[in-house]
Amino acid sequence: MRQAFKAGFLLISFLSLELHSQTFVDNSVGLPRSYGWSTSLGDYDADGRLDLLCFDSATLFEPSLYRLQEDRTFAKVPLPFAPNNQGWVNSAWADFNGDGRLDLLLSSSSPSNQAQAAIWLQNPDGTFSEQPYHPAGNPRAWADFDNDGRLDIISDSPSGGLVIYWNDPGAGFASATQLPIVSAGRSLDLVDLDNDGDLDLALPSGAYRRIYRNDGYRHFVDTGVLLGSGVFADMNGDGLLDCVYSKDIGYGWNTIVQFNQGNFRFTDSTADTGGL
Ligand SMILES: [Ca+2]
Ligand SMILES: [Ca+2]
Ligand SMILES: [Ca+2]
Ligand SMILES: [Ca+2]
Repeated sequence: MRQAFKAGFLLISFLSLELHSQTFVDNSVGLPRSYGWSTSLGDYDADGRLDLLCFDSATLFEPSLYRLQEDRTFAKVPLPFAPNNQGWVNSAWADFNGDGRLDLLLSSSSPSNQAQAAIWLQNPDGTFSEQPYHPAGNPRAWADFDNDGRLDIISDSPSGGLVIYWNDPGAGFASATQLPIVSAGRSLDLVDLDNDGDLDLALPSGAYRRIYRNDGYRHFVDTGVLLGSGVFADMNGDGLLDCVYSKDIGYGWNTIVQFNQGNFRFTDSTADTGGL
């Protein structure tokens, strides 16, 4: 027992030494002041190092691309975006045309205060070209909702609810599906809860998330299922994603597992175990 304790102590001491021996180097020299929430990471030049797209607060939030070099310094890459005149507020990297090169989705909320998105495709030489289509609304996420291999965009619709812009070949994002869904918050989860190969939607609804089934034909159907605001994970290894969340039970918090029984039926762990 004493030996075990001693061995344990030595192990802990060793781990502590290991932890203390790790250091971090502040490499922010050369990077502009910007808001962390609007910074997007992506290895746009495919050299194995993540690069930064941020909005420089010193130049009226000019979109600025910084390439991480082998010596851990950042080099500013010239971009064709004019500072401020579009009011860019957010960005995301994604390969929208499937050519293997990361493209940029930028969203703006001015000058007319109307939110819209702009897509800049990356050319083979690393420059970017703005596409003529500008989906209205504030983009929340991109994903391939109809499994055609092309990334679509889900946005807050200017007319309320949500809208999905479909990435159709040759037509850009001209086709859209308005979803009669009003979400209580901007968070959004995309998960395949029925294992049919397409992404279903989990949107805030009060303290819970309401689940909308993707029918695979560009429609979302309200299942009426409410799941906790937690994480999705296959807890019991049956191949179906379960929901794990914390619930205030009045005198503390319980961890609850909502087991996925398939076909959008869930069994609350509290029914069997009284919580964890
Ligand atoms: Ca890179
Ligand atoms: Ca691309
Ligand atoms: Ca698609
Ligand atoms: Ca599904």
